[in-house]
Amino acid sequence: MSNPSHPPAVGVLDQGPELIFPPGFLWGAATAAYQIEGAATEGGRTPSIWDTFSHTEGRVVNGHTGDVACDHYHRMPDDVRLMADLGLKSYRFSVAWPRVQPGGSGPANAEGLDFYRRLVDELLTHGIEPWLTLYHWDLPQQLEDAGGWPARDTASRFADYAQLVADALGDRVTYWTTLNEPWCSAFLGYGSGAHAPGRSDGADAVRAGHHLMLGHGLAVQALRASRPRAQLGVTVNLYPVTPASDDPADADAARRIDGLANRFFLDPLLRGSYPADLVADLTEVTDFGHVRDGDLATIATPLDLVGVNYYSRHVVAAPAEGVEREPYWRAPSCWPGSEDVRFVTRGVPVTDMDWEIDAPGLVETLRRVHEEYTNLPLYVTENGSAFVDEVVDGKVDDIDRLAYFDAHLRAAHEAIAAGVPLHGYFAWSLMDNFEWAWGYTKRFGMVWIDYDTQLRIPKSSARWYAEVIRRNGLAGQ
Ligand code: IFM
Repeated sequence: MSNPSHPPAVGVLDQGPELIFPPGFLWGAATAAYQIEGAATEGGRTPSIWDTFSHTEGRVVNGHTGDVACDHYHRMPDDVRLMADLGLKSYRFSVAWPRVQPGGSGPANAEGLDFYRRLVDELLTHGIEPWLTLYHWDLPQQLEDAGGWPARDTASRFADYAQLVADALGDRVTYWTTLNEPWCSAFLGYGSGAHAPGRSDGADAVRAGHHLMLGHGLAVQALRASRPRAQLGVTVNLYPVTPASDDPADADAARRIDGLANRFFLDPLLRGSYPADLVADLTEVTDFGHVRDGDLATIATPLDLVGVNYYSRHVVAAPAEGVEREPYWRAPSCWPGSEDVRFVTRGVPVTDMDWEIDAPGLVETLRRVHEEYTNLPLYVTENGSAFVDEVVDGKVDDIDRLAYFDAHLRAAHEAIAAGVPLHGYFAWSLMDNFEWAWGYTKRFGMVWIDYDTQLRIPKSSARWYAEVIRRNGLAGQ
């Protein structure tokens, strides 16, 4: 299906000294509810798994929680003005499920919905296209208590919630993402336990991944039926996976990790099947008995767009010789069945997350999705970097982050030139925020947040990005 509001990207690049993006390219920035809103107990909101997790000792660095975060819930109109000052064409935010449907089932909470209605109206007033993500990891705690994502019923609860949000906001929101990064929800949430709800069981992680995708498919069907003009998609976090050497054993390690990180989601969502080699790799973990007839067809319900979040590359090597693999049930891991694959660092520059900076990996990733999976419009729905920032004379000169954005936008441009129908780019993140298990110790924002005073300071990268948006491209090199 073609995208009505954005013309095809291919063949319209200005190849002059400047790197100009296609007309109508959607320039945006992204955030997520739990990371910025705060007001955790206000307006009828009930706890999510992240409230429980962050309030559990030892789970989040320094015991940080999202209770206050960037206080966006109370400062929303000012934050939208900030976005307008930057010239953002679109803002990608997520709806907090426990704010709009307390407990995760039953009727809508009018006060919760009203916050998002006001946000969307404020965006539209400023000419900023709202881009709504339904699930950015804040599962209502009551649904986790009933089994969480490993339980099939959670998928149906998600579709009901999607319908409820569509009923309230479908008249004013065109762009919808069902899930953000289901790999993290499934494999960090239920595999390694590094993320909420902090459970560690490989089989549960695989079931969670399946039910997240099932919930996505059911939600797409519900949204499509009630909002036929909406642009519907899903956001996956993808990594190129490279073997550390020419050794076939390293190539096999790369195949395994690529299966779990990328193909576990891309294949069901865009081809309607699980890859056979992945199923074989997981033999010890699960027999896939949780997959019922018709599930894969539901998961592969046609979409209008695909969102790609890109941060870095994985370089992997075969398990060390002579070291016996811990069975999956004894070694909490986000790579069930492949726990002993080694992740290798190459000594290239890294961000404050220790993630390798690898802009060519974005070209590789976008080309792969387009060339191997789909002709649908693609959007980079997140890309960005954490660095240690400093306020000097009231300014934050984040040249490393600026250089990261610059390199990745050049890569995005290269992908378009190679034929990828890339229609937009969202910087992660609009502002510094609660970086999950890292709390407030990692800063990804283009806008500095002083967590004591809630002062906002646009960093150099924000001013630079505003200029990129204004000229619809980058200065030549
Ligand atoms: O902060 C996260 C975001 O919530 C999901 N994608 C990756 C970001 C950086 O870790």
